[in-house]
This record gives sequence, C-alpha cells and structure tokens, in this order.
Amino acid sequence: MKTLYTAALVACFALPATAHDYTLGGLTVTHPMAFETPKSAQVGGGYLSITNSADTADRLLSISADGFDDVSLHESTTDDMGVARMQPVEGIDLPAGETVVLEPGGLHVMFMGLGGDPFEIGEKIPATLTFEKAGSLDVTFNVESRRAAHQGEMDHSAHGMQH
Ligand SMILES: [Cu+2]
Repeated sequence: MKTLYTAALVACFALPATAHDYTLGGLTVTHPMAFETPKSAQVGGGYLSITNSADTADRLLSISADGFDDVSLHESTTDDMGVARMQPVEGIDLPAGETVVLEPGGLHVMFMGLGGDPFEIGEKIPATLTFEKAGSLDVTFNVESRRAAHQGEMDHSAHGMQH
C-alpha cells in the first residue's frame, strides 16, 4: 500500500496537468517550471528536463531571462556531513539519447534578484535557453504550487533511505 501511495505522488509530480514542452532539432525541453516563492525571497529555482534524441551530444550553455539581476545554471550537492550547497555550473552536457533532469536538490536554474516581486502561482516566466549546437530556444516557466515541491522532497528522502 505504501508503495502505491509513493508511486502516485511521483506520477503526480512528474506529470502535472500543465505539462508543456518545446522542441529544437533533436532536443525536447519538457515542462519548464518554478515554484512559488515567499515575498521576501531574493532567488527562485527553475526546473525542467531535456531529452536529446539526436545521435550527437549537445550542451546547454546558458539561460537568460529579462527582469532579473542574473539567471544562471546551478547545481546543488550534499556533502558527507549532510550540508547542502549550490554552485554555478559552466554548462550542462546533454549526451545523445539521454534525458537530463533539472530538479530540486540537483541541477537547476537560478533566477536571482526577485527583490519584492515573488513568483506567484500561475505566473509565466519567459526565458531563452542557448545550446552549443542546436542554438537558442524560447521557453516559458510556469510557476506552480509549493505543495508539489514537498511531495518531491519526500520522494527524494524516501529514495535516499533505501540505499
Ligand atoms: Cu541555485
């Protein structure tokens, strides 16, 4: 019963009703989204997945969006002491035939300089992804409820405990 419950949460998190995707050559960018932020937040995370169905590797070089001090690619890591950190990454490799997921606790987009204008549910954030080979792709991040985030975190911690 517990397994079924967890599976339902995962499905709910991975396939929200508002799923949307974009294609550019052999690349498919699936469901760019961000979670609502508190009013005081200065930064917000952005998440999506990229499937490279081409037979050559590509690389996500950068992301840009108007209205922010900076937008960059980040990676969160947790060290042996359980301390979480995040740092900018130069780019994200997209191996041929694989899907790379930007998600809470891992690779993500960081929107910086929200200063008093938080992400609100239903808000749409236009952004441009730049790939080394495929070129540029305009996408829209949908801002969604935090509740899905908590389900995602639960799934991650439950997964971690199995190892
Ligand atoms: Cu970050």
